[in-house]
Amino acid sequence: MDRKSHGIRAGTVVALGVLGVVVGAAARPHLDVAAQVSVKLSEWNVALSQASIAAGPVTFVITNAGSIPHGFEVEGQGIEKEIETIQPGASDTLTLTLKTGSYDVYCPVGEDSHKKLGMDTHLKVVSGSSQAPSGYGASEMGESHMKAERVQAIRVTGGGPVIQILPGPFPFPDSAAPILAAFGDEREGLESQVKNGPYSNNVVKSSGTFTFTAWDKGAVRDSVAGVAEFATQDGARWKLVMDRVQTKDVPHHPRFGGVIMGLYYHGVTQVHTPLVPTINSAVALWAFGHLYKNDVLVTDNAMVHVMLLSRTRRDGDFALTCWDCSKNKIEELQLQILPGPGEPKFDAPGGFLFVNWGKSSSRQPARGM
Ligand SMILES: [Cu+2]
Repeated sequence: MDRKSHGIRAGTVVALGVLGVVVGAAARPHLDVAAQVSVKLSEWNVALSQASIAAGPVTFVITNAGSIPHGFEVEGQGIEKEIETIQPGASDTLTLTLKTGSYDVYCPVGEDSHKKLGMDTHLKVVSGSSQAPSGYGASEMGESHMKAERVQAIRVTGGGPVIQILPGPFPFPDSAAPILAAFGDEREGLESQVKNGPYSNNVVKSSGTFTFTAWDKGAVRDSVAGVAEFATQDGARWKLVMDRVQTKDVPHHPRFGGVIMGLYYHGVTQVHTPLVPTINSAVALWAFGHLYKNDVLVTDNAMVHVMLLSRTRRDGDFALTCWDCSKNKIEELQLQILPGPGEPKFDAPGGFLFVNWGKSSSRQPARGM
């Protein structure tokens, strides 16, 4: 039968899924044949052809409709099975015998970084031959919104040695090369950064302070407040006052609503540029800020990327020491500032500002902050 002919709108399926209601009673005609669930993977979504299915043999027909490699894993009721990562445009199948209950179905690529980005949904397996109407349902956005109601906040204070990072070659070009190949249109721009980009061993000692508070409230209500003051090698004094989060996603570079806690990304993960070692971050954020140089306003639209991440640089010369830095202690605080869209480059080497506090700390802010 043509499953699409039921014509149920995806939104309807999602809404019912959130309420936990199993609807419809389209009988499965042949119980001895594995029922089929179509799975469409994309950035950053796992869409199933139906939200529930009858217990028994089930064949998942998985298509990667995205632009980077993805995987597929089914977990629940004692089962944990995954396929090998599939390339964009490719398909694979996975047949499992499923008991009744709820199963987590997600993309396991990047130690759950894709899952955190939204590539996560559920399949309900019910007894008998009833199943929910077909039609692709998106990942359960409603559910993730509910999870996100639990507001997370973090207050971060920069500490330890402060360095300014200047443009230079990326120290792990061979490790990054195969990852870059998956970046499509963005590859060219990134390849020029391999030779001369912001993740270099070209550093100078600096000084300054940076404290901020960030709130992770889900996809659209994140916020941030904080001030950084630092000196650059030319003797200029800079001040950044963070204003509001950046929420607009760019391909391969989702901004998670502006603030995200606990993200494994960069490097091998295919989430954000691989011209940064693979890291874990306690908090990563994208914001706009007011930038002042020697007390004179430079812009009200400075683009800011901050992360409190697992250590990437060694003591002494502050060289990048690891391609996979994800297991290191989370204590580096990075502040990158770029001109706003359409604005001229900053009067600084490479046209950007990049400052790193080597031994930083974080805590949960007092309530009401
Ligand atoms: Cu994925």
